[in-house]
Amino acid sequence: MVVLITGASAGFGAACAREFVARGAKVIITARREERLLALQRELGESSCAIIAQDIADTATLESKLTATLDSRGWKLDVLVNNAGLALGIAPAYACEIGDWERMVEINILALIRLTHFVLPGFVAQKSGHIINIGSIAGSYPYPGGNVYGASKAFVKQFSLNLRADLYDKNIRVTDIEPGLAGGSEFSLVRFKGDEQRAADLYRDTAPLLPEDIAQAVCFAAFAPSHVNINRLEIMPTAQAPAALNVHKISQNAPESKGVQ
Ligand code: 8X3
Repeated sequence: MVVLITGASAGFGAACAREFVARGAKVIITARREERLLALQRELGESSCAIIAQDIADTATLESKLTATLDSRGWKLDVLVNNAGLALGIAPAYACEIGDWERMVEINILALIRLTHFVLPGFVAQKSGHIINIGSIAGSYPYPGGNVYGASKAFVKQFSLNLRADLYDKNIRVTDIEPGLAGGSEFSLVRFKGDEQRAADLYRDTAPLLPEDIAQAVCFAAFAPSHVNINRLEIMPTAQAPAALNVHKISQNAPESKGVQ
């Protein structure tokens, strides 16, 4: 099994690379930071791990480097893990930077569909393949400040389901893995624009999901028997739940202002 993993320099992507290699697969890991990729390659072994240091926003260059890597290694791609993605900001919609919204659309949606579009003809020709998208609970449950991030992950969820509608007779699997609160990655540091204290506060006194938990879920889908397609896996830490519906009352002293049960 040969697996391309995007956003693999840290967090979920790096954990997925470790888990796939531990299960005997070969991985092509891609991200912008070459030194991180090289360190992971040293850890996993050069025969099992190829690297592509490339900004995923330049999908065309990534695609040509992918073709060159597959050719030089004599590999054919079996699995694409669309892990690269980000949240930028947690401000209410009326106070967000439009550039942040555009960047989330560019990476979470555009880069994901371009790479998927690039690999699909090969998967169809070889009559096998698996696209595993990293979505989010934010694609199902709205929360304050989730605005475009959550909407981009709702896109990923529906895109995954719609892909299945076109691929069910092509022996190509599609899975959306939808994590909730997850630590051990740079996700919140990026979302809070480098505010380490705010990122640490989010995970203090609780037990979030860890990258290894997500890697296990990704591999559960990837290593399922070939007749099994895991459509969606929604995963939260035990300490998290979809929020109760809240109703804001004009008088903050009204007991109902705490929410409705
Ligand atoms: C990450 C999970 O809850 O921060 O996608 O949206 S959450």
